[in-house]
Amino acid sequence: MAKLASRFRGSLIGALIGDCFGAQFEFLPMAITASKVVDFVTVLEKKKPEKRKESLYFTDDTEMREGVEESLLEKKGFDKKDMATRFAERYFVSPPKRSYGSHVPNVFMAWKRSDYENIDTPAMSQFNFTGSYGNGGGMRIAPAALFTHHQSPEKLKELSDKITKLTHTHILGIHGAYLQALSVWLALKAEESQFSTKEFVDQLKEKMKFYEDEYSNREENKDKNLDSEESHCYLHKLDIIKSFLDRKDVSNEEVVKELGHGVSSQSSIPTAVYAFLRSVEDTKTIPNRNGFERTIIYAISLDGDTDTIATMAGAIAGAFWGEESIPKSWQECCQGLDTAEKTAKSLYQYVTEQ
Ligand code: 8NA
Ligand code: MG
Ligand code: MG
Ligand code: MG
Repeated sequence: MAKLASRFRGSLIGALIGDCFGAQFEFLPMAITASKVVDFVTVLEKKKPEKRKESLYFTDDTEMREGVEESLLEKKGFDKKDMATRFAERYFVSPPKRSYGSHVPNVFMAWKRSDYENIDTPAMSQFNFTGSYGNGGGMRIAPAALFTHHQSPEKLKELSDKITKLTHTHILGIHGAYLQALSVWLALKAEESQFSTKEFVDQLKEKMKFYEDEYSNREENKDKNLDSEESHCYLHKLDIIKSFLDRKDVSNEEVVKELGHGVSSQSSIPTAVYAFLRSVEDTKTIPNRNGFERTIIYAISLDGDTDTIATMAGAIAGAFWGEESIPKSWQECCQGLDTAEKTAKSLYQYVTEQ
């Protein structure tokens, strides 16, 4: 069983690899298949180390994840103004290829205009005051699971909500980010030899049901007439994941149709969770690759928002299998490796000293 320090490194490096590898496939005009992704990684693996080193850039997923980590460590907890300032200032200096979501920069600009005094209103006013349900909350949330490793899932929920709501206030964005955070949190604690994918889904279902019930039962939401597919969206998707895990023949088309591969939380976060769980179960479809490698290759093969789905799946898989499962040749390709390694060590130290 991978040691905890290795799982911390695995989670952040796994997230980085998902982003850097996945970003190479965004906007490709051709259909992506697992064998095309395998070809891509094989070329990288065969490159000379000096050619490989930092040859792949990271995108907004990593830029924002680093902002979360820096702020949590510096402030020893959540500090609204500090984290918001880091998100925005990183955006203002980052190269254009970091490809942020199309609306989230409006939040950064509004914060800056207020000299970082008004943090709450800009995110709430997005999308005609419904708030964003983009997957920008989930893509950066893994460090919250590491930070609260020694605490309860309820503490994780509190932290996940605060980090997400800075930019994403739609309930589907908030619940989605928690689903991703909880998946990483549980994967850090899971024992490979006794691991059951179904029990993992049941643990996720129990918590998501609690929070989705709580939201739909709240007095102010009762007159919204939320249909159950919307109000219990994640519970519903977790049931689909469970039914997929019972079968050996689930095609990429069916996964995309039922779980999605888009930029919304609801169409990408359950997909990332499934990519990890399927890679535990299915050792044959992508042969000669370990569980971490299968997770990344499979997540990207689903096409769509490849960097973000792979970054979320990679954070869970790295937490489960640990850093030793991630080929060194893959790690070396990524810009941001040193930061991920250093931050994982600092978070581990922080948690074990508590
Ligand atoms: P965001 O908050 O701008 O949301 C992303 C998108 O989701 C928006 O542009 C809208 O299209 C849609 N959306 C969100 N909330 C609503 C709503 N309430 N009503 C209608 N539409 C809504 O940005 P984000 O930080 O959530 O974005 C994350 C994604 O964008 C990540 O995948 C990230 O990598 C980036 N990105 C994605 C792509 C892609 O298309 N694959 C390309 C470049 C960048
Ligand atoms: Mg494409
Ligand atoms: Mg991105
Ligand atoms: Mg993306």
